[in-house]
Amino acid sequence: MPKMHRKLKHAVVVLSALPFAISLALAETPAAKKGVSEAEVKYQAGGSPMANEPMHQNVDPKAPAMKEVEFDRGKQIYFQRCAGCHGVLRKGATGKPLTTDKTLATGTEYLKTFIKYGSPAGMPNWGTSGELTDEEVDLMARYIQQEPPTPPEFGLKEMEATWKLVVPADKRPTKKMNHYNIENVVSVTLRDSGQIALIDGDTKKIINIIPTGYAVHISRLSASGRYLYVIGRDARINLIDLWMEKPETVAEIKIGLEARSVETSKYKGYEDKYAIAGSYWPPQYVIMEGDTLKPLKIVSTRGTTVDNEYHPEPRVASIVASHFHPEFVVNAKETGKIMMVNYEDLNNLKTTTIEGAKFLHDGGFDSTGRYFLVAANASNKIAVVDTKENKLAALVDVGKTPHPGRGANFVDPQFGPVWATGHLGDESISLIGTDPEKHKDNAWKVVRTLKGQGGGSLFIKTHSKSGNLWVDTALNPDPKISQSVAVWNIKDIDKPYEVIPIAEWAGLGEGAKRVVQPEYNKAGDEVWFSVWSAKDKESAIVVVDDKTRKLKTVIKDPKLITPTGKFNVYNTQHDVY
Ligand code: DHE
Repeated sequence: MPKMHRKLKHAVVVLSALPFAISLALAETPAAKKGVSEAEVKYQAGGSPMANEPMHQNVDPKAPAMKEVEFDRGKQIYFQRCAGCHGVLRKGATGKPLTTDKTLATGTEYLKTFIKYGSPAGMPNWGTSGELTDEEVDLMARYIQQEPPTPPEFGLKEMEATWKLVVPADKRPTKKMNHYNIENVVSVTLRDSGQIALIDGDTKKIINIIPTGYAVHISRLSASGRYLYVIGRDARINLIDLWMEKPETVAEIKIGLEARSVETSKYKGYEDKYAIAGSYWPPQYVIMEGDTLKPLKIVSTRGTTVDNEYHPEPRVASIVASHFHPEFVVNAKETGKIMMVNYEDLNNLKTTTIEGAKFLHDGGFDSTGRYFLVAANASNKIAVVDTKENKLAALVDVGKTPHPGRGANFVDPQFGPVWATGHLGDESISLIGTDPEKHKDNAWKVVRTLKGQGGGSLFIKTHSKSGNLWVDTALNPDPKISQSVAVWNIKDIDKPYEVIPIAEWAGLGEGAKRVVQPEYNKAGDEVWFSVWSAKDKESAIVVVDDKTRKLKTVIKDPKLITPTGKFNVYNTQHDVY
């Protein structure tokens, strides 16, 4: 290995502690030059927990020969680097299909060039960036000419085998046994330690650190606010009882091999009754008992896309609970279909399927809770679902690769109520009118576009009691931008934003750090930001006074490893954003 290359390799290993650190030279990749930003590539090419899962491998005699150890290595690399964009079965998702009819036709040499140098359509330059060696590039070129190994299915039997009722419902407290102001507790994702931290929002003290799934992803609250549900990328769900003297896990289950979303029933009469989780693999969702996680009903999402093409692997992205019907809104990424799943009668399940747009990802409600706005990210659209009439209200064209998190609801001084999203692929922030009654002409149109600090934005946030709109740029390649946030005064939204140097305020040492996901306290007068460092470096949570935009406090603790998402109990329970 030449000297320079070794150096690069070392840097990559260090950086790899950050989950989506992909390539040092990415800014120079063809992809970056031709419209697919570094941020988009980084975000989607995250590792999958399925890399070490045993799978059946067929050998195709027409493909270049491979030894068993090469298959294993190829599979590992594929799930760490490629599956996020090309899919487990390689039928294509945001990346191109890599099925053997295509890869065998192009052959080893072409594939090697493609993997090494990348492509203008968005393929990273895995070889020239130093991420893969020439041997690994050659291995991957041969590996993708073999049939993809098939991961196992995960049905009721497998789920039941992992289900643990740690504290049965009748052995739990009958009233709140602690003195915490539960509504202002925050569940913080500790991404790389596979834990969450429960932090008292009043005192800023850690209440408990609870082990959860691998690369834990999101937390959601039951309708009553008593139960917290946490899901890991490995599809493990922890059910935590906030009424206990020290809140702890009371039930646990694994619902598949890889997952991102969990939600609970919120319709009147069904509070805390059901939980639902969607998985990436197998492509399905499962409805469970809300207070035990006992699996009740599994439904596959395999089927046709909005373009009427079969897709074997439609991953379940966001799920929200309807406030207008006893229904869950389940979003299938690759098919672009939005399923309104009625949970009144699980044996005679009624589902209304709404055609959205392909690559559904994250989203949230408008301020009335009637309309759900979900990003179809690679389609550059927001799909608007009327959860009262169960119809698509609109498909709205926005900027490049929208990523709203839950979005932000506020009243635009000129256009009335709006919901806003930032973008991974450009610096714009799109404000969409959300009031078809009093502001009909503005409804479901981009009424205003703000220019932010840059692309690579993941989350935008405000609060009904706040006059500020906060936008992070966590994945921007410029550290100055990824380490600060922009804030607008909603009343003077035309005026330029102010830049707040959150990472600097955290006072951390050397190393890459990203400022990610603004989240309010219950009162709406504080905003919390994660300063997300590598696993072996110090991270922090910076709390800002919303009115003055000045530093209020920095929460630091050696146990706060890689904090990312933060979920205030009240705001998550009541869809305040
Ligand atoms: Fe997320 C929400 C999927 C990478 C932090 N993320 C979601 C949702 C989905 C999703 C489907 C919506 C859940 C819902 O509402 O039910 N995320 C994915 C991926 O597939 C992706 C691109 C790649 C991966 O490997 O997982 C990915 N996500 C990330 C990150 O790298 C982030 C920034 C850091 C982390 O913790 O891993 C991240 N995602 C989050 C957060 C939310 C989220 C904080 C919830 C936002 C909220 O306010 O509710």
